[in-house]
Amino acid sequence: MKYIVTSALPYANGKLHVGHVAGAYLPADIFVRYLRLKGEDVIYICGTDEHGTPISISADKEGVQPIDVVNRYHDSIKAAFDGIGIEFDNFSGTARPEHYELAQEFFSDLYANSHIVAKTTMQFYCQHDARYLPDRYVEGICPKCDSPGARGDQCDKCGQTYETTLLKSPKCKICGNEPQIRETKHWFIQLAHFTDQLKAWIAQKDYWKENVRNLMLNLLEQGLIERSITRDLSWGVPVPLPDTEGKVLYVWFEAPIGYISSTVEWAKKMGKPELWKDYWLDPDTRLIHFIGKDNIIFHALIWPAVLMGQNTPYCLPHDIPANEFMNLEGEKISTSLNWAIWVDEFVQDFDGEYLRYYLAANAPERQDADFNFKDFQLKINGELNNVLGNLGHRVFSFAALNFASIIEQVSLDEAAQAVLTQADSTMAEIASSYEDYQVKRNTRLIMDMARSGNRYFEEQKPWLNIKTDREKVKQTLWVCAALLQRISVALSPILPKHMKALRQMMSLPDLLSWDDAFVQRDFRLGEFKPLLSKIEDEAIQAQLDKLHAKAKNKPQKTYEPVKEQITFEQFSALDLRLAKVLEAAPVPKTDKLLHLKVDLGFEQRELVAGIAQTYKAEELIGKTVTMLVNLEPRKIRGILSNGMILAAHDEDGLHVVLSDGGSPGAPVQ
Ligand code: B3M
Ligand code: ZN
Repeated sequence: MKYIVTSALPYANGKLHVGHVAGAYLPADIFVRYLRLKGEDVIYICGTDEHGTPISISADKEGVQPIDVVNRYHDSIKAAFDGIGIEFDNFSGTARPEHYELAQEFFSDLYANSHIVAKTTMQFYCQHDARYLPDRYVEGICPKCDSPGARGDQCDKCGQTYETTLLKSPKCKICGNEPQIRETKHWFIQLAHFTDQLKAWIAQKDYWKENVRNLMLNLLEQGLIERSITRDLSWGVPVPLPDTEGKVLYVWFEAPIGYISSTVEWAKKMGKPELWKDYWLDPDTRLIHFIGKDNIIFHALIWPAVLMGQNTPYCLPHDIPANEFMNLEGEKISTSLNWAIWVDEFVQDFDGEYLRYYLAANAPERQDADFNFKDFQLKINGELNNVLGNLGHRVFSFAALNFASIIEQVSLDEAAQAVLTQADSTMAEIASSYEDYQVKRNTRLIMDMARSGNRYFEEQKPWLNIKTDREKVKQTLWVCAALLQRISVALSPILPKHMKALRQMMSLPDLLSWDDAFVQRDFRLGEFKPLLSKIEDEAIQAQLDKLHAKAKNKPQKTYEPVKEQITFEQFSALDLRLAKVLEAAPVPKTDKLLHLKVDLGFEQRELVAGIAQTYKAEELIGKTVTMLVNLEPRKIRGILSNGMILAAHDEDGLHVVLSDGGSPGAPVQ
């Protein structure tokens, strides 16, 4: 079976920051490296997304051509990926002729198959700039969640898309004036034509992450509406129809086609121009799109419909593991406020694999994560250095001192065999976790393996036995070296460079396969160089100072005063339990309330929660929340609300207190 793994094409109108890497790039790179260890035939495809209004706006502001912006950021983004070892088989760009040709072919097929209809619609038009205002050229209040800063095509806050003229208090992004609404002609894809095919296709995807599948099922339930796939812009793929001067394909229609055009480019670079067909035209190929959660609708609904409606039998997405977001020091990453850690700057101060390890250990797989510099220091110093580095150091130094760095294989007693048996069962768990994109769990399992080595070393007391029982010491060292051999394989998708260095220090052959972890052998250790140096407090403080200095008018955080002190008895009167959300739906005629049905283990409850401005109903289904269960019930909008779920609130809205483990009904103390 073949794999095509892709990452969302980053817009070529800004630098790469750690939030991008955590969401769609590092998880994919790790997954590809793991697949290769298992001998799978996989290609990793990406490139820059080079159209869309963000790029045109940047070019307008700078007074340059869009292609100048594209070329600058294409190179900067690619260099940043190189700096942290994200290795694509091809990194293309959608402003290339081959992509134009393919995108136009897609449009022409869909048009010929009557899946695209031309319509005269109303569009925002700015008299002052004498131009239409698609997507990010206009900003206003979201018609769905009332948040400010909503764009013409999508609201960042609630993720919803809507017809642009529904935007409230619209303002032109170029000049700030109130735009008019004018007639214009656009072409709409009839998504409803694909409802049955999409339902049949999604029915097989029971292995998808809940956040992706639930969104798709809800959209199909609500009924698919037609979507405009052209724009009034000068920069983009021209609409391949007569009399369409100044009209281009909507960026979200053509960008996913970039996955194919990048593969076609890759095949040409390989000297086998037809090779791409072995991947894209094989129905057994596993096409896996790594994205952030704001891209779900485009990858799980529109893109498959587009593939279904054109004439070439490309494979459909096998999986779309959408990650949540990464915040920074407790705040949302904001490029406009310069509240971000830019990868190209980070790698000037730290080894790129520090970032890989921290974003893996803190991956936003099931809920938003937070990049916190203190926590970053703790993970690098406390885990990589104090646990893994410590194990390596004691094995190498003890072997050098007493056995000229050669550790012969010996027969193992029960205690030694138990350590390895446990390690091999952990390795099996790590393998299946990689297959399920659970990188965060794997950093924990790998560190546990290293901890078991440190524990075993201490229990065996080689520094005492060396005087009386050299064979026993040899066994101790051999078991610890065998654990390091396993770790050098298991951790290599996350830290490829450092695990290569560890294997070289152990005179192990270059890593080719997962099974290299288990080869029984003598160990000829070389000189042990510390795997990663520790991060000093000063270095962390310098990063925090730089971050705060750069952040333009970042809103100063204000805090509510701490409430009056209570006794433990008063606290014990609260009965808090874990509760699993079974059903969720907006309360009719309200925009802040969700009607939830939860499982408490011992019973099911219904309640109303005022979190609809931050959460879409389907996002909560399957999640485990914290609930106050002995609160007096009360009627809210005709619903008897029996309990309250806990949620934090700040300037970004309400954040439900989620648990990433524990069973319904478990008391929370
Ligand atoms: N350019 C990235 C984003 O929305 C967008 C992905 C395209 S993948 C085909 O941030
Ligand atoms: Zn204007």
